[in-house]
Amino acid sequence: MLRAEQIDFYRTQGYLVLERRIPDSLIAEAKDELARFIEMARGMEQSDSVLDLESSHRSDAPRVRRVKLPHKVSPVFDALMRSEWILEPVRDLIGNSVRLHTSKLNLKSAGYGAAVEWHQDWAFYPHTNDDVLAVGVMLDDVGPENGPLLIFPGSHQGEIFDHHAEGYFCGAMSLAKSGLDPADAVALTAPAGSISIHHGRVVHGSDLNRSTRDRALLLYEMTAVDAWPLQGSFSEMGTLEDYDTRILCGDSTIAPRLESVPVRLPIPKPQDVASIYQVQRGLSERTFDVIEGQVGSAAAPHKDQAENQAAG
Ligand SMILES: O=C(O)CCC(=O)C(=O)O
Repeated sequence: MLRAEQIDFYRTQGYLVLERRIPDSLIAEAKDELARFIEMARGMEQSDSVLDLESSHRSDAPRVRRVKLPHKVSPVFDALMRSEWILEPVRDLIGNSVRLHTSKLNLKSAGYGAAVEWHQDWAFYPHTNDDVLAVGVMLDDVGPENGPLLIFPGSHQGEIFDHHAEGYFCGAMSLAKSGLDPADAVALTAPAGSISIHHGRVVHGSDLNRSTRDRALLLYEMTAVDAWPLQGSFSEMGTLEDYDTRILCGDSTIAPRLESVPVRLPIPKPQDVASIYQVQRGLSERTFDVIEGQVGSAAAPHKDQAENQAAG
């Protein structure tokens, strides 16, 4: 369904935005579902296996940062993931056999939604080839002011940057050390119902949402079925049978396609994976600010081990 020039744009720039791809009725359904999850946080004291709470959350004033593995906890998010609205363009980019890596719904709510420090998804889960991407479904209108995804075009063709701090993997990189110029970052802005697709190696992040408009982004991270996770990455396989339950379309294989791709393994893992936020706060050169009283940014903590195991 993608035009040749869109495929070419993705190959050279490392991202694509398809405006108003998802029908309004499905976005409305997804937003109703999201409201239900936010209400579930009322009365909660701490994050659990489904909801990741903002550090400024109070049980009487719920603040959710992320719904973890939305496709597992909601038939609505599962059905959307398996729909042609999502899979059709993905197949055009990485082939007919597609496997889910993981999913999450990042809320970035008005006024306080946490930033995500610069990183490459590939730093968390390198594979034998880089047909690895993330589809973002914009549940709200995304403008420059409410924390859009920021992407460095073309950075998927470069190196894998150091995502370590104090000897441990911390899931975030120093932009200053990378040599990338912040002025070159592109904001992926579009109306609700649009989707973005970004390559697993592209450098990206997003700022705090200080605006008055929410910015919920539903992310489905996918790989070609013959892209095989490297040992040491944040990828749980279990048995082949378990692993293949994540195939969204196409055929199983036990013949990984090997390509010459740059790899820097996310090891050693932080000692206490459950408190990866703690480790990320230790990153000395943060790009994005924190709001007073709010604990630092959330450099892709969704990719923590516990959650990924659940995805398996
Ligand atoms: O929610 C966002 O703004 C960014 C999410 C992201 O980069 C990620 O989860 O890898």
